[in-house]
Amino acid sequence: MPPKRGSVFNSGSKVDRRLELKKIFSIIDLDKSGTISLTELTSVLTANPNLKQFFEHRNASGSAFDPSSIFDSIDSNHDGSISWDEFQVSES
Ligand SMILES: [Ca+2]
Repeated sequence: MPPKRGSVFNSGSKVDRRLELKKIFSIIDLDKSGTISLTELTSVLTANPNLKQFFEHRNASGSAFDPSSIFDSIDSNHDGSISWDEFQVSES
């Protein structure tokens, strides 16, 4: 039997945060390609108000919700897709 994972939760919120991010990433990665496209981000955010809230802090200047500006701010090497590394770094 593997060691209980529950113990890591006692070490602070950092691990919780990472698990949450991983979950969100896999929800947005609709085709499970391991990267997020703007199309995926847009359709998932449109369908999930809760996730929209998660990204709200990236929405520049409180203007109308704009998935493409959020996408650009996470896609740090601007290759048109968001990798787990980029996602993780941008939100941690
Ligand atoms: Ca990228």
